[in-house]
Amino acid sequence: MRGGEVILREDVLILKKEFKKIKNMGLIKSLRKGPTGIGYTFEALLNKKEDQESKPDFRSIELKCKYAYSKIPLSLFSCAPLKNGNYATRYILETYGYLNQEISNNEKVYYNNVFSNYTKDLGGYRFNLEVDRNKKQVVMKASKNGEVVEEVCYWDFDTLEKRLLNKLTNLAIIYAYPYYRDNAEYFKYIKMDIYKLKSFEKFLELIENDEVLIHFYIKDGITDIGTPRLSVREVKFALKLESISKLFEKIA
Ligand SMILES: [Ca+2]
Repeated sequence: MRGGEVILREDVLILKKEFKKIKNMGLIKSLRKGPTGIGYTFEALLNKKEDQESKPDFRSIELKCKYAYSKIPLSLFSCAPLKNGNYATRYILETYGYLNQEISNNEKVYYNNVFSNYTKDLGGYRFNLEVDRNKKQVVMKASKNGEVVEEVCYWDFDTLEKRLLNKLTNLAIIYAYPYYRDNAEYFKYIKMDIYKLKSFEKFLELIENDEVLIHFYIKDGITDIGTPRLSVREVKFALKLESISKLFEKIA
């Protein structure tokens, strides 16, 4: 698509110019406390409008800001799992949730990174992904003592492909160092790499090779200080950092 290429080239030039300005600003105070400050602050400096979950952040390019030293897999997008056509997060929490004192005092959580091959014991179960090319679904299975207990949930190829293509056809990864002064966090944005997605098929292959994983953080209950209801539902596809160049081609 020639039209798309021309637009991308223009967007890359504009983003690079903007990045240079931000880089030259040096230390910038975080505009928001917590782990989302790094991206929120950068995007605020770009004068980005309200976030739209299904669209890229800056023109045709999705932005991902990360701590320069962080080894945490790059989160790609969120996508709710299904079971018999219905959302499955509550079912997963109720069926496979377990007590974890580090995360929650007395409420069950389902906190896990699920791969195709690698797996570890979690509350007596093991979980695996399977790319089912006949059903056109990514399926998560639970097993106990080496026997598959059930297909816990699935994601349709169609939905995943749309998520990936709508949001991550073009991607910029921005690296920053944090500094802490007077109880505040500051960022120094130092480097930006721009990439183009290879294909949805590559994405599926990376799931099969344990290079793309699904991160679950599901928690639901009452906080230990009283009544407020606390609920976290995170189901995110994430890419191992060393595999970035397998899913994306570096273009700038
Ligand atoms: Ca983003």
